[in-house]
Amino acid sequence: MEKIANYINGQWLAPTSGKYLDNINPATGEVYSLIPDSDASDVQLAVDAARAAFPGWSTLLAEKRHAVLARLADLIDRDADALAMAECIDQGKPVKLAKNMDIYRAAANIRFYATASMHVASEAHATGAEAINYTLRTPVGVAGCISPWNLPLYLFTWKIAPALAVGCTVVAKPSELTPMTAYLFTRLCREAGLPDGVLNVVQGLGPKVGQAIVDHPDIPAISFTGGTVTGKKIMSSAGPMLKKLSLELGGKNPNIVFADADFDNAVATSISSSFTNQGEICLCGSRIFVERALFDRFVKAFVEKTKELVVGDPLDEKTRIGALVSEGHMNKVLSYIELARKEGGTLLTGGKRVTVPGRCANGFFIEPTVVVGLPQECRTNQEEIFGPVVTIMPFDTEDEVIGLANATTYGLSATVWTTHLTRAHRVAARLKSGIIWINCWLYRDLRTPFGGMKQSGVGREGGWEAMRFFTEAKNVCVRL
Ligand code: TXE
Repeated sequence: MEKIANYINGQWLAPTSGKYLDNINPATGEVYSLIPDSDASDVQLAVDAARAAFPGWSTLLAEKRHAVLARLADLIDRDADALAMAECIDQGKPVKLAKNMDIYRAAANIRFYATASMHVASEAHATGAEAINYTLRTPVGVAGCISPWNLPLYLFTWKIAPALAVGCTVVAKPSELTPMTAYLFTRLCREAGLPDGVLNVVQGLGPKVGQAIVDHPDIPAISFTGGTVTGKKIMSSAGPMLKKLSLELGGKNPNIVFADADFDNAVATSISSSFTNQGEICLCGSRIFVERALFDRFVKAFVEKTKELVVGDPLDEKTRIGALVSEGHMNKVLSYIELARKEGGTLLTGGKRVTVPGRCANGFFIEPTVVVGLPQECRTNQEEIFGPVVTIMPFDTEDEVIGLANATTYGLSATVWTTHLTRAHRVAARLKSGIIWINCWLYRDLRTPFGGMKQSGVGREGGWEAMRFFTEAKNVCVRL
């Protein structure tokens, strides 16, 4: 059975404990590889390597950092099929989605920040004729990057790329549920010529490895994507150490459909925003609000299209809904479906575990599920389910729907469907979410700020925001 290794100082190492964890293929329920059960001593080795590599990497000319990162992006493209297959087996998502979304974006992330490293600039402020200020932005040092299991290589690269581009060295931890593509990526790092110690990947459990990264005194900045509960834990540990923190957490995103929306587009895209990646995307629109005049027609069309979605073997090109990431997560989602019933919801389709015949008979599959008849304040409409489950609710006025949309503790993203130009902008201005999509969903320009308000996180990723996060500003004032 394949043993995944840590990548520290350019070497593939076994965990110092010698212990391993099972890595399960969620589509079959079978153990198919082993994950290092690393601990604080492995993190220490990684920090030592990252510290040693920092002076060289941080002072390298930007064009040289660019060259290595650009090669890395090309290598991801070269190996896209193999990486997509690995992501599919590790995570449970359809292989086609893995290629078109995850691996495509992983290369795009690295390429985007490779080029950004050549263009990033700092500011100068002339104070009349009396003084001139210039701001230096220097890399913070060793950055800690902790990523989740829903978009494994996509979010791993989204964190490490800006850190590497500005000259930080990195200690990174992928999720213990999806370690494989970050491991394969380390081979590409070597091939691309990334110097030893610049990127170190320590695999293992969150409370052991992740916490050791958060607690380490020589890691001054932590970039984390994951659940809100874990985010709060990280903040409570890193806060007293006064570390820089970027937290991208959960969401309970509203998807608002006005009666004047482009109907076909709204229905088709809402199917994607509800069920892509089994609903395991923090940006999924899990609460759909439809203006009453359109409600029945929308619900009918939406349920019909939901029933057409093929749940099945992620290797099958026809599959639209693959396996959920783990048995534990599947049971969590099923318990929310049960809760929706108890809270008085009506299931219009879905609601059950699916047994896929053949090699996937023991996999963790759930039918895409549509619930109506629930009030906004119930738990089903307040808590992040992170699975193929949506609720649909009617509304009568613009004011009412804005109130409903904002009435959760989360504030990550929102979608608005309308052809009324001024209403689109008016509603966007009043929604308390970090990202608003009008007549689209998950349409991304990597230069834009990405992140959430309220319990959806702290700080923003993307573009210069992420590069600033991984640097310290130092102002120099010269009296003329
Ligand atoms: O994620 P965790 P979980 C949401 C989603 C899901 C819930 C719980 O609702 O059901 O979170 O998922 C590492 N110190 N999202 O518990 O634990 C962990 O090893 C440092 C939303 O599986 O947050 C992994 O690498 N790190 C989300 C990473 O944190 C720790 C994506 C994320 O896992 C740690 C995933 C600790 N003490 C889940 N404990 C999104 N925003 O996209 C765990 N980790």
